[in-house]
Amino acid sequence: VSVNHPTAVQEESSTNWPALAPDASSIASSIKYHAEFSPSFSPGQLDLPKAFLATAQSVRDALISNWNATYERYERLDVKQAYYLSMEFLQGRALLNAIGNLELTGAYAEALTKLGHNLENVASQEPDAALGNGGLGRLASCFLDSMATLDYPAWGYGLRYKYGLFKQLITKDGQEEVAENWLEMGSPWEIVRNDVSYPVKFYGKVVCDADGKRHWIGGEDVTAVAHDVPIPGYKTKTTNNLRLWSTKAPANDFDLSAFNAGEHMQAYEALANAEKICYVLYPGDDTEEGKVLRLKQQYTLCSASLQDIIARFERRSGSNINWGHFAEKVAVQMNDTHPTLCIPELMRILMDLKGLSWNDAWTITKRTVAYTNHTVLPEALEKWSLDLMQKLLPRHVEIIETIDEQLINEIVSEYGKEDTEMLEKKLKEMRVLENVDLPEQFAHLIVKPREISVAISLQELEESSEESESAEEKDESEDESTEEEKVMAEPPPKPPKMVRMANLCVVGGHAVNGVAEIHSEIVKDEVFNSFYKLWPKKFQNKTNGVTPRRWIRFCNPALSKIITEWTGSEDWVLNTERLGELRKFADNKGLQNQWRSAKRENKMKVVSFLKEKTGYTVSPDAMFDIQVKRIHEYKRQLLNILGIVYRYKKMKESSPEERKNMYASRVCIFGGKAFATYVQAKRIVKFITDVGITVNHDPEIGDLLKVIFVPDYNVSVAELLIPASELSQHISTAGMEASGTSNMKFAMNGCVQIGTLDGANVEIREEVGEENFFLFGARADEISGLRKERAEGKFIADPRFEEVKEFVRSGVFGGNSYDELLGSLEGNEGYGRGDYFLVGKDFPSYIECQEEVDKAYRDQQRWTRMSIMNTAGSYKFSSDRTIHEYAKNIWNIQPVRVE
Ligand code: GL9
Repeated sequence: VSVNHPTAVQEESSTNWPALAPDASSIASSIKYHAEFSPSFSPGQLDLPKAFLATAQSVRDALISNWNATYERYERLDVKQAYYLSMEFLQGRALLNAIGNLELTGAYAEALTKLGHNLENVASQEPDAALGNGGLGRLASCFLDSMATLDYPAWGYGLRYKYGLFKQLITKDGQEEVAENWLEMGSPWEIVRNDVSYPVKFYGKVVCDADGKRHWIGGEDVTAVAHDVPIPGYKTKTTNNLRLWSTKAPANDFDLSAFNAGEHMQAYEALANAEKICYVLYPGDDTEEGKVLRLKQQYTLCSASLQDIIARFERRSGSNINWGHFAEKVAVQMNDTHPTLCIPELMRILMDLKGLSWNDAWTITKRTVAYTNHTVLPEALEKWSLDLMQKLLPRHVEIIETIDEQLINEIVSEYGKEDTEMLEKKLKEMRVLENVDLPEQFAHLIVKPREISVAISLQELEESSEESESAEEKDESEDESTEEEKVMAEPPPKPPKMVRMANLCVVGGHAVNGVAEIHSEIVKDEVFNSFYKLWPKKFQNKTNGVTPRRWIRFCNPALSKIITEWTGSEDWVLNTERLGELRKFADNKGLQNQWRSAKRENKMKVVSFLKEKTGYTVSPDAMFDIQVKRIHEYKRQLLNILGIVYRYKKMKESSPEERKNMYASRVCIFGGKAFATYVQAKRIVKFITDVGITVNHDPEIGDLLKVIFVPDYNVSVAELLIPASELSQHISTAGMEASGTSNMKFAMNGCVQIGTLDGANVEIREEVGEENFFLFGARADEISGLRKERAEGKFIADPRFEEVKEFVRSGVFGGNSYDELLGSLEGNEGYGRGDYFLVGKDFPSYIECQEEVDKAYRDQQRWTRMSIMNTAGSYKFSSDRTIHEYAKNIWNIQPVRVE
């Protein structure tokens, strides 16, 4: 008996699903069909979890049919495709986004009502896909939405982590992490493609055949299997693909005889070893095992994706493969340095497997790949141990060494004419390999007489220390040298040999971009200055953006309705410039009233959410002041909370009357995760929650001040908080936040910002107008001078900063004195110590600026105007604009409309 899909729904509707413009009844039938027939569904009641899964399945049908149409079109036209490689995609929930993009929200809401459900409740059943950590991963997801919406032939490639970023619990001890099992109920969106899989190799060795060709053989093999997630565009049939790889052992790796002999664990080992590669995002890497696992993850992403891209290129080329055309069909974007291994992997495949020469392979590779830098933090510029890489990827290390050698050649021809010191400096800074001796043919270029003698004496030292070691073995008591002499005699430990991934990206990519104007300038002037001087044309800026679908249209229906009414149509969702039209109504009483009531409606949702998640009751009349982002010292949550403590202290010192006149009521909301091993960040979380406990229970303060840490901040929580926000904080030490992207989301939702001149804040302030942005703090170009001043002990702290620290130390908050935390703000030395992030320096201007915020908020008309001007000025920050720029200036791809 063949049970096919339409038969099951015939009773209620004769429409085939997915239909072109399905009505609520055919949707309801489709949901019922899936509740009955989709795998793992049982008969019985359509309870909420089941309603979600069945609804999602019915949406997926529509997506798959569009996905197929899109794929066929790209295939037939053989268009150039872009591939966005990223270790992170922070997709969040997909249901409302998908039906919104398909313009089926109303129909689905009606269908679910018919079935006794409510769309919002059904949608809230979906777990967040948290395959990312912060802005970098969410950016990748916004880009996917824009690429599909703008009909660009562009796919995402990533890893399918079994566990997403941890779930954060907030207890009396601060943050606690538990595994986020987002796939527990299976994901209705992914299509497992057992037919699309590739071998990925680790370890082994390189051999050379008779005609000098190099081959990588032996080692450990795993199989990468594709899981496809359809990415629908808004108001278009284009449905692109996010292809996520999971790993398993090759089919014949199960040791049946061991299993039958009762060695169950041994039989299982190969399977577990392969599968663990895609277990978690960012496995701890303090141990050697952890490091190996991370490098395996990166290589799996690069190798499987490139094999897939190359197979597609070959298939589309048919019988006449012309590798010279590869870069005309393929653009690979590396989202930060995590996918850097794309460069040696593409080289390896082209040379070792496709028989191309080094020069041809290098030309193709350079024309194909491009690199986006997302951070200037030194600890985030990835380096891998050469030894470790040598073991895991021996052939890639050979290729990297040759790239390094080529680069040395270029550096020598550029700087060789200048003095040796300059040449030495450039080599030290620019080489892909760090702490690795120069290849022989270059050695003569920099070794100066002084160094030769040092080198010789080091060698002598080494020899003599070897001798003395053996002497020690003979008789320790004979050794008369003092401890000091022993230390002197030991040669300094050799610094570890490393591979600098960012340098490899800059050398191997044809474009390098930063993610906001100020950041791209820092990239050119500081981080990669020497490379910029060598290849100025490679360097670009692509200011980040966020999708206005998820971040206004779907998360803030109340505001969207108003924008549509006042701009005359829903055009703004695609053409965000139209938001600019709101400017002329910024003082209009009618708009202002509607604007405020939309904000209030959104705040009410947050009031109930906070009650449910934290137990705290907050007043919707208070200003909602929000800082949500990863917890990091450079983002300065500590500055925010110390500002709050200062405010609290001043409130306590004033009479109830004074208090009321001086301060606007505030609900200060924090959210964000601290990396599990980042001790100082976790102390900050604990401190914030402790302050909350004291302040929120202080009867003298009441609704004037509440401090709340929202547990487990993620995309869905952001979708709730951002529309309700009135003030948001983007207060990083200037020059340290590459861009920030939540700042853009807040602006879109009519939230006024307090911030430093950092990342995209600079451009946001330009667009919304400086009178609609609360600016404070030192500028990026002042930071190094200020740090120097501190290091020299010349910094004199503002008395208010001393006062607030004193107050905290007195034990008001849970009897704790927070020595480690406050200690990091004192002294004058070291990264992460000696107030490296200049909290003390910016504290006075921050609290003064906060006084301005209070004043402005008291004038609700003025505040509403500011809020409208923020939405109106946010049009530049649509990821549609960003993606058009990438498509035009880096990828060179054209849109393809799927009819
Ligand atoms: C980041 C930057 O810190 C942000 O300022 C920037 O907006 C985003 C996107 O470009 O990239 N770089 C980075 O490594 N992360 C960022 O958020 N980290 C994570 O996402 C974990």
